[in-house]
Amino acid sequence: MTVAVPERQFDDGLTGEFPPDLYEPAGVVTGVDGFAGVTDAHVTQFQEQGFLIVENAFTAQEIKVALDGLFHLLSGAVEDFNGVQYERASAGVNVEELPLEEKQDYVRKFMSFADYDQRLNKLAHHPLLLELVQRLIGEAPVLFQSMALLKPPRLGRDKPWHQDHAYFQLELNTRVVGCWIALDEATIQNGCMVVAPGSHLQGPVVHFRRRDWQICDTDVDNSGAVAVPLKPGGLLLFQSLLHHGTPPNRSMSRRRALQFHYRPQGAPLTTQEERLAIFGGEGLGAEC
Ligand SMILES: O=C(O)CCC(=O)C(=O)O
Repeated sequence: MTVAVPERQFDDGLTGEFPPDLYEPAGVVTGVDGFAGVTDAHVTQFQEQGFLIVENAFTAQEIKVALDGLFHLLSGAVEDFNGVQYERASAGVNVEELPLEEKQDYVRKFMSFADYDQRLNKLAHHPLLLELVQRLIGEAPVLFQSMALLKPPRLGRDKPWHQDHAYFQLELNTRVVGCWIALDEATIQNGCMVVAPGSHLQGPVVHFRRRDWQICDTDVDNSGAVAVPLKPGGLLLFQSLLHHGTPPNRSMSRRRALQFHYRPQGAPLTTQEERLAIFGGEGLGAEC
């Protein structure tokens, strides 16, 4: 009996040139230690700065279990799951023949996995995480997006500056919180998050399809940008209009991370047309 190998999917982002200082931060920020350390002043800071960092949010065991979940999905054991997207640079490599440990180093991302692995679903619904997100949103949060972006050593491309809201069919005033969880130590060298504090207050910015769905490189103001290096288990929570991006991984270490997005239960959905009428640079006649 022959078993059909599902066709490999590639991430549609592109490698490309960008200004050398595009992700150069003006500073580095650290966070509060553990969920228990988050005070009302931190919640206010989240509203003003657009982000909040919780170091040691998850234990080493919780991170190991999350990685086990990703490996299980990568193994192909979950028949209905087809959310693995590879780096284009892997096109000539017979990844199916590789052991999982090596295969992961050709993966760009896992999309929409929370319903396919109980371990990852459990992490996305970690009581302390949900409690904090509820404090930030002001009402009970609903998970509506799960993804994991991997930046394989040497191969991991940048994720250009963008606002996550430009990807979502949600009204602009919807209180959306993104949660980015480091599975490896994330550093400037291997592609940690770089954010522009307070940029969410400027409202929506037009996006263009270039290396990715992104803010035009020449529109980026990174003069006050800060890097968010995190140890495994560290957590960055951020608003969906916050400008952020990640540099390429030019190091020899992996940079794997999970990302969950939450919105209030009753938040009305909009359409692609409505989203592009706000964010779609080309359609609006803007230039990049
Ligand atoms: O994990 C990364 O490198 C960036 C993730 C991100 O900002 C996104 O996918 O919206």
